Order: sequence, then C-alpha cells, then structure tokens
Amino acid sequence: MTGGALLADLTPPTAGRPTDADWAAAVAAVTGLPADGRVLLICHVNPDGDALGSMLGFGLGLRRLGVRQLQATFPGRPEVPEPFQGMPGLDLLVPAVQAYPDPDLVICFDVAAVSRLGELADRLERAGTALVLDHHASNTRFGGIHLVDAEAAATSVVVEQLLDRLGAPLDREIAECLYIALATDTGSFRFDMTTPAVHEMAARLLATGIQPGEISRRIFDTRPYGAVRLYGDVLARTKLEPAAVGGRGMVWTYATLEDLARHGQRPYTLEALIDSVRCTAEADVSFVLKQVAEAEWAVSMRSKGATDVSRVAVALGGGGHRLAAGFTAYGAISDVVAAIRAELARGVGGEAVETESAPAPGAGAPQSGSELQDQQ
Ligand SMILES: [Mn+2]
Repeated sequence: MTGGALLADLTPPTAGRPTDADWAAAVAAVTGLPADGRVLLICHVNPDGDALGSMLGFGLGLRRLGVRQLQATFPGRPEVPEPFQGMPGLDLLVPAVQAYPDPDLVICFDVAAVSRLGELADRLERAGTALVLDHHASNTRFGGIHLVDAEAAATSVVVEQLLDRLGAPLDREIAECLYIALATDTGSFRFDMTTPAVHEMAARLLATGIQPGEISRRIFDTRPYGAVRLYGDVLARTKLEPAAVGGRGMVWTYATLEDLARHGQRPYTLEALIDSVRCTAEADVSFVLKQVAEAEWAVSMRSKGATDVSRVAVALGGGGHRLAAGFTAYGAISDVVAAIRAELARGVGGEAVETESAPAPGAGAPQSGSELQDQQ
C-alpha cells in the first residue's frame, strides 16, 4: 500500500473489505471440517441484535448444511435480553461455561477486539481454526481468517454472503435472524449507512415471508411496564444546558442501579435510553450515565453533527465514532458531568473550523445507535 507513513498512521490497520482469498479461506474452513467437527460460535459480551442475529442466523445455516456438533455462546451472564427471546435458533445457545473447550472451528461475530470475548478469549488459542466475521473498521485482526468488511452496515451483511457462498438456503428462520441484525445496526434503516445494498438485502430477507411489522414491534417497540416507568423517572431528571459546548448546548441524564431495582429492570433496558435524550432539539451533544457499580458509570454520548464526541470519549478513556461514542467513568455524577463539560468546552475552539463544512459522507456515521460499547 502506498500513501506514506502519515496515511498509514491515520488508516485503521484493518480498514477495507475481505479479498477473494479471505472468502476462499473462510469457505474452506467450514467445508474442510471433519465429519464430526465441533463448531463454536461466539458473539460479543452484552450481545445486541446484530451480534445475536448474525451468530444465530449463521448457526442455523450451518445446521442446514449438516453440521451437527454446534454451539453458540457469548461471555458473561448467559441471559438473552427480553426482546430477543423469540429469535429463531436460540436452542443453539449454551452458557459460556459449557462451551467446547477445544473446538475444531471457532467463529466470532461482531467482535472488534479480543477484550469483547471475555472469558471465552482462550478458545481462540485452543481452536483448530478461528474465523472472524465483523464490520468494525477498528477490528484488531485477532484470530486466523478475517472477513471484516468495514463498509458493511452490519455483521449480518457478511454472514449472508458467506452463507450464500457455502450454498446454505436462505429460509424464513435464518432471514428473521439476519433481518433483526440488519435493522438493529441501521437504526431500522434510518442511519447514513442505509445504502441501496442494505435495502436489496432487506428485500431478499423479506421475500422469504418474514413479517417486518411483527418483528419490529417485538424487538424495538415492546417493553415491560416497569421499563416505561423507569424511562419516565430517568427522563424527568434530564438537564438541558443551552450555553454548554460554546452555545451548541448539551443535554444529559443518569440512571442508577437503584432506578433499575425499583422498577425490576435489567441493565440492557437502558440501551435505548440515549435515543430518548438525543432527540432534544436545543442541544447538539447528548449523553447518559448508566450506573454499573457504586462509583462506576457507562457513559453513552451522541452528537447531531457539530461536535466530535469521539474526541471527548477518547480523552476520557473510551472511544467510538464522531457522532456516537462512549467511555467508562468513575466517581460522583457531578464530577463525571463536570469532566465531560470541561472536555467539551476545550474542544469548541478547535472544532469551529470543522463546523463550517459538512462532514465527509459517512465520516461520523455511528455503526448503530446502541452498539457504541463495541467501538474500543
Ligand atoms: Mn454490528
């Protein structure tokens, strides 16, 4: 590759798309399995719709191809978030502690870095072959065979192509998994990466007879009453600071473990909280603090376009995209918010020029509204 040291420094080492050789190696890894080869599918911790849908859709495809020793899993608590509890292929899931210790083939889905594999990271070394299907430009290229397409809107885009190359049928169950994955990562076909190719893939999936209205209601528009009440409490304490960020405005709120307990809700209920805050018209920057432990907070940040929140997140120990980023913060709420406010104020001078011109197409597009923890 030409372009010199500077370009090399700025370009993620894995940016780009799989080559013909990568596809051939991936196909060979599956077709070359011994008759009773054990296949372990792993997606990232705190799985979202793309992680689970890609993994289970591919798992069902392998089952149709005759793979019998097949497990799907993810690190951490073996708990499928409520919205996904009707997803096809859930019978493939096993708790991490029951996963094959030394599978013949490991396949990772939507995992940008080994840290996202938690206690399952050792399977990479112990497996005969490790295949990685992902779409994060920041993918660190762990594992042996890489199908990492930084231009794909979701990992399920890569999954559909590999299933096609393997000759697996696209049936209703597989299509439902891949549709949930695609709809999740494109914000239900609203984000900038919703290309013609995305809609063409959606058309192929819908042609199997799946019901998009029913799926969307179940996955995105159904919550327990306790979650509705929880959102009410948390949104009622939202603060708008119109003068912050050099007058662009910021809006924020927080949710504590006590809030979750009071309404009987699990932490994943708060994944979509930022979406209810970021719509505030008077603020360019939005963020939410979600309590993880006594003095530990998962912070999700969003920008409408004028502010680079990934710069703030990186400065505070996290990462992400220009318009969607996150980090882990420690301390009291007021101290965390003060640190963010100060970091945002620091950035205003340097960004003034940037706001004069529109961002490059796709430059700040979040991979999805909810998977920012993926990003570093
Ligand atoms: Mn994804």
